[in-house]
Amino acid sequence: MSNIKIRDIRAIATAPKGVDLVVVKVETTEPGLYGLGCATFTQRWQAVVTALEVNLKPILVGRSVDDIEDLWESAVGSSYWRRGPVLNNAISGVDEALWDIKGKMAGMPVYQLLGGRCRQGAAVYRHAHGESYADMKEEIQKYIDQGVRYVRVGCKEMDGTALAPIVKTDGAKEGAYFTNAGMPEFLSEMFRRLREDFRGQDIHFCYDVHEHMSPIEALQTAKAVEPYDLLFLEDALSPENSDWFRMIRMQSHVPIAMGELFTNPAEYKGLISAGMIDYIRCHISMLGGITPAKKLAVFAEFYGVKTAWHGPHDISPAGVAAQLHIDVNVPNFGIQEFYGFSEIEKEMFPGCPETKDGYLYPSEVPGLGIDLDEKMAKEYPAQFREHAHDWFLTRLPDGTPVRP
Ligand code: GCO
Ligand code: MG
Repeated sequence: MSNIKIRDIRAIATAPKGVDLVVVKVETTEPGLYGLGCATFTQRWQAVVTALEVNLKPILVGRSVDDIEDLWESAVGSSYWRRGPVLNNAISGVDEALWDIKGKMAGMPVYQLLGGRCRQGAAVYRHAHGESYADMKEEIQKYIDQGVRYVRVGCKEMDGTALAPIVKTDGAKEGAYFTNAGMPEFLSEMFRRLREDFRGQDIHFCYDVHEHMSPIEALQTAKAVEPYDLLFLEDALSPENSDWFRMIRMQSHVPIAMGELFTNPAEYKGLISAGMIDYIRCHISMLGGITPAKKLAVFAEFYGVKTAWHGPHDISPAGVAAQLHIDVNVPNFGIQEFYGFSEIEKEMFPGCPETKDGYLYPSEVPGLGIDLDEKMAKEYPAQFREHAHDWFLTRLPDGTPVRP
């Protein structure tokens, strides 16, 4: 056991591309030895910073860096009430930083500490969205030209909002109005066209429902897109309606991905053990970091379920690096969502994982292989942003609020 201890824990809240990220830096009693981890909950980043600096720091500083599992359990148990996104993100930042430190101490990339590689790189899927089908198609081709073989698709022209203008009530409240009317038909037609337009090419599509459908709408949609060999249909139901996946499974063979909004691996138990889903979609910092994510991946492996960690714009490069070390390690890797890095991010986070021919590669340097230019991070401070009106305050035409 080393006698290296946690000397300081700091949250760095930065927005290099206008999306608020939280990175945690754990500094140790060994000069120059520190680790980085992702704690990004972009909609409530201030709460994560408070939980980390006010609540976690006092109980973790002074502890040995060695015992990641024990530190993780201590941190989770310390609030009694547990497993929410704010505290999980705070813990994740420390957890991933401790894995980074352990890799540096061992002189190995973190994937080696997890048991080595099952693959050299992780196949990624990118996002192709647009107002029109033509815009979306153009974006898909751009990714194909980069060697990407998996793309999440969607376009305003072919979804519920394309119907006749939404008729609201008098005195309608503010919100992002939408309708699912005709969605099964729209999506079926969109995938039929995509299959025609990209016939003979090695390209596979997925679609994200964002939990917007009622159970019966989700079942109708799963049956409507079944003929088009999707990579997966994502978050077809809200977590509260997960029981309905049984019905979808019994009536459709479309691959199901679920769990972006899950914050407790226990939410997966019934879905995975009953064979109702094919991919786990969680955001690993929302679970609490590498430690719980690796355990969940192992549980999923026993049931033939694959990983598809959440990885859009609201994850830091440290988070991308952390999940990538699990991606190359686990036998049941499915696919890795990847949003790409801006030039500013690449400069601010030396060691950003690189892509080639549709694969994302972890760094070979000890630890997670990512660093942070704190001075530059200060030049792009995180801000208060009111997200509700992005699209989270969604409403049906009559004003009924729908959780995204
Ligand atoms: C995904 C997510 C994103 C969300 C974002 C919300 O599958 O990548 O659903 O599309 O919009 O993560 O913060
Ligand atoms: Mg999603």
